[in-house]
Amino acid sequence: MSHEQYIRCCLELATKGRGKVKTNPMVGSVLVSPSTRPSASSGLAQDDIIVAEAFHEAFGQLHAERALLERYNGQINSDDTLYVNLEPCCHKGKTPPCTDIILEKGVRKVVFGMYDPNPQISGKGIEALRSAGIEVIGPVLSEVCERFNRGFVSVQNNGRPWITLKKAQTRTGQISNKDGSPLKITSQEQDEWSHAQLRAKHDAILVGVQTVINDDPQLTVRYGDTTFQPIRIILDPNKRMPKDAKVSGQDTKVIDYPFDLKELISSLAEEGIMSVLVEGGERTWKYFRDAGMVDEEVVLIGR
Ligand code: AOF
Ligand code: ZN
Repeated sequence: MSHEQYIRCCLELATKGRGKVKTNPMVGSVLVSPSTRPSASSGLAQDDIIVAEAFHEAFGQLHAERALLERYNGQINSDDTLYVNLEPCCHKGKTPPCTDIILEKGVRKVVFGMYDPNPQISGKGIEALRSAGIEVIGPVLSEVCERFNRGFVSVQNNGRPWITLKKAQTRTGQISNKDGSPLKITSQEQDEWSHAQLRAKHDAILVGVQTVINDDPQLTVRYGDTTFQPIRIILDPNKRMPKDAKVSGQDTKVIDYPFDLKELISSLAEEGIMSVLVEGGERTWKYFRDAGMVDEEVVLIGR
């Protein structure tokens, strides 16, 4: 497998920390060993194998590469490679520097996916490893890794969560019936895509209360991998939220007081909400656009 493929394995592992790592990035790590088992075809070809794997499981807990190296009991050889989707840290935060344990355990080769945008690290982790004589390769998949951790990158660079606007409209641009009642626009296939690719990949889903009044949505992930459920946020400054709304209950934040949008959104980052999917309706989208707080817009055209 190529470096890129092993970094993709790291991302796969890292996903398991979604929603639990809070203000930290999602990080996974694998240790790869060249094995000289004879291959069926040539009898000689080398076949690399993943001998250990770990991920950053939750805020305050061990970083991915430290978790891997602390738990691994096997011998680390000079031709083994440690892969991690983020530059290893070299600072003492809630946990000791990952660069320290990499050196202590005798790892000789590190491949990383992207630089850490955290100014305490950003390049210094790589520098620490290189100056200790470790071979460091990377960033090998930075665009993919940065997009994967776009919430963390956005909070580090802009001080606020990543914001995606999602809209569904008919071919003629209609988003609801004239009386505001719900209009089923998207196909089953589009719904499955937006649950798996949008809802499951944001820490929170946000709508204005009018959408709750009109559509009574659940705002949950119901297709694809449903293990992670984003937090639901309803903007309701005039306290119009219907009591029996399907969205009411645990894990729903109703903002039922006047707020400043910029302050509100930035404060979400402090709680570990690093990405927000804004699903509607029109006033809410406009609100975000006018505040200049949109990183990406997704329009699903149906019917
Ligand atoms: C890594 N591997 O798995 C993670 C890293 O407070 P701490 O000690 O948890 O440090 C948090 C910072 O460390 C975070 O802002 C980010 O820069 C880096 N996260 N680094 O080498 C990991 N989660
Ligand atoms: Zn670390």
